[in-house]
Amino acid sequence: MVKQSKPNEPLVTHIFTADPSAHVFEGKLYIYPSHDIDHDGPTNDNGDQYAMEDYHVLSMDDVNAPCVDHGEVLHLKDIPWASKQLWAPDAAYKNNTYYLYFPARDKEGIFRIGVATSPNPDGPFIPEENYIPGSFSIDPAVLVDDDDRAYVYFGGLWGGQLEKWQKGTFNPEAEGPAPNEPALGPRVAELSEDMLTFKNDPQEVSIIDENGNPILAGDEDRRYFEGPWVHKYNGLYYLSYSTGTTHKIVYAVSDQPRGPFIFKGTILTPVKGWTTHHSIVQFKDKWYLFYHDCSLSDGVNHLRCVKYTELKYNEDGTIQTIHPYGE
Ligand code: FUB
Repeated sequence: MVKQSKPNEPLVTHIFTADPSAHVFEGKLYIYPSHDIDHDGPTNDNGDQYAMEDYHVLSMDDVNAPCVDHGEVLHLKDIPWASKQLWAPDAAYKNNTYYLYFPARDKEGIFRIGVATSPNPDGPFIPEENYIPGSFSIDPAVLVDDDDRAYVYFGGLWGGQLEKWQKGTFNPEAEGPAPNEPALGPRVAELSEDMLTFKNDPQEVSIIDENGNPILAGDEDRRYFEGPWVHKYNGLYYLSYSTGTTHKIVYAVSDQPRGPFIFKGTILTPVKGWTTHHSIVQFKDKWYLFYHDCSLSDGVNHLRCVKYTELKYNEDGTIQTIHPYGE
């Protein structure tokens, strides 16, 4: 039986999916999720339980239409530089080509960001031989701006190794800043015309409060943890992200793609499960939040399912907080 899609329900139930990056391509909604798998390996703060090995692409003709699984579009064994853990991907369209950006550990166990290409939004995607030079950490999210310049935002703490890169090279012993020091921000790099390399070294994105002070590392309700997403609304750039340990999706706003971003508030209160990860997309005349939780596995942290719900703005451009299970 064909199953219609509904808000706040798993989009697919035959596989576990997470980290949904949603885009409108060719008039349809395409979702690029992680593909969670079960295994007997360890569970820890390093994220070893997230042992994903491939990507599937999902699509919907409309928000209530059945969600189609286009099957496996890229597998770990076909990525020459990667060793394990295909985490949260994103996709972009430019140059008549679809680009899939994805993090994975390289052969030394260091997270890097790779790119794979396809003439079609539903793949299959052919990976580049090597990861993007100068890339590190996880959770790439790409904004192709109205002037056609493209930016990739990325970075995640703990298993995502962002704190290991504070001095520009990988230091496996490095820890995050003290609670009273500025939190680490995500990184942003402009992509080259061919979308395959960074134009410049990645820069840290600054997230500040309404008085211009940096959000501190100890401010776990507001500080950046992982899962950046940048969308534009009324000419402003909205950076949204997970706060990790406090399990919220929050956001900050800027008039520049590289920030600084001023913290505004909470988009999504905690979902069932440790991680929370989202994307925001306009489809037809409405806006949608794509997110995941662990309801399909009844709470197993590494067996998640992607969902969507409508997202609404207030007149002043702020976003109304979403309570996924009601207030
Ligand atoms: O899916 C693996 C990791 O969990 C992602 O990269 C993070 O954003 C978190 O959702």
